[in-house]
Amino acid sequence: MPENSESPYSGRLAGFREAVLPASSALILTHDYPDPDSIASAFGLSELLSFWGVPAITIAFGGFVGRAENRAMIRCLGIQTIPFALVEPGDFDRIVLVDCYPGRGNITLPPGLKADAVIDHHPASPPNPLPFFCDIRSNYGAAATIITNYLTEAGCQISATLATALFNGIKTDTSGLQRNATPDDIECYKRLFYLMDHSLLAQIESPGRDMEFFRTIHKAAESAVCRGNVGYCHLGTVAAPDSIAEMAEFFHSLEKLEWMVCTAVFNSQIYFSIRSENDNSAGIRAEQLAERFGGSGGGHTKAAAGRIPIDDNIDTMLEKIVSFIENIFGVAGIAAEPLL
Ligand SMILES: [Mn+2]
Repeated sequence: MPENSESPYSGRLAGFREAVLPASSALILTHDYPDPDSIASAFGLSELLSFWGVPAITIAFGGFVGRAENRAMIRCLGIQTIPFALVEPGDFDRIVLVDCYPGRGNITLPPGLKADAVIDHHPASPPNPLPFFCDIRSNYGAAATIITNYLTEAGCQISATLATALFNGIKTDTSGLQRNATPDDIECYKRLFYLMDHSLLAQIESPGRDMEFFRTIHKAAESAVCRGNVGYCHLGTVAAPDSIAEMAEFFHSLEKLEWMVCTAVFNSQIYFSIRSENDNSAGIRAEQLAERFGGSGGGHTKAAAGRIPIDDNIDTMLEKIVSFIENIFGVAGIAAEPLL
């Protein structure tokens, strides 16, 4: 909790500063296949550490950025990142995790390497005593909100480029402030609106798309079924796992759907994304689904995801997964109505 009554952030910021300084190098790590909130938060943290005089800062993540908007974000804003496979994490004085938590299935951090600081907004139960600095605000819509407040509290100027990144992080993670947005998210969103470059954001939001994107929509539409208010689609094998969240979100907008679940095969695993409209148990359902099949999963109240290892025939596994989904969403016995 805040240690200083003047600002809810000053105590946390002092704790973070103590955990990361002094340092001659720092590695900022996001979750694998990062989304705009991860990318923006890492970018903001790198600016903060640089403002504090850390000379060498590297942003890295496992996997790659697949979604066209997110590739455009990195390109248009000139954000420097390195694939985790190419960094030697032991070479850094400090390791900071943002928008993710150590030990989760969606993060590449070899066991034995300890994070110095973790800033996240996913539900987590940090151990006691804490082995690292920890600022977890699981009710927050975006990690970028926490980072925006850190920058402001530290007196670090937010450039138009950084403001564009942070705004995009909050906008996408809260789906335009309609999902899990707290007053703090809304406040930062407003503040960043006046600092950002709107034409850059327009370029990010309307990127050129490759053929794969349209093939993926085709596959999603072809496979989509509704059982009551629960939609489901399977994308087959995908080239980038972030297209699963993208399709879950897109098909969730189909009228009458409370739930949308999307699965796909990537890297010898079944990845899934879950979206809900009003129900707040998306993260819990994702955990249930992942745990039932020996995978890992979780997330927020209305947007969640996970991975399941494939240890059987894929079709058999998908049948089992679909039947488990029908059960946990209470639509077993309701006939599947195909979209097309
Ligand atoms: Mn996030």
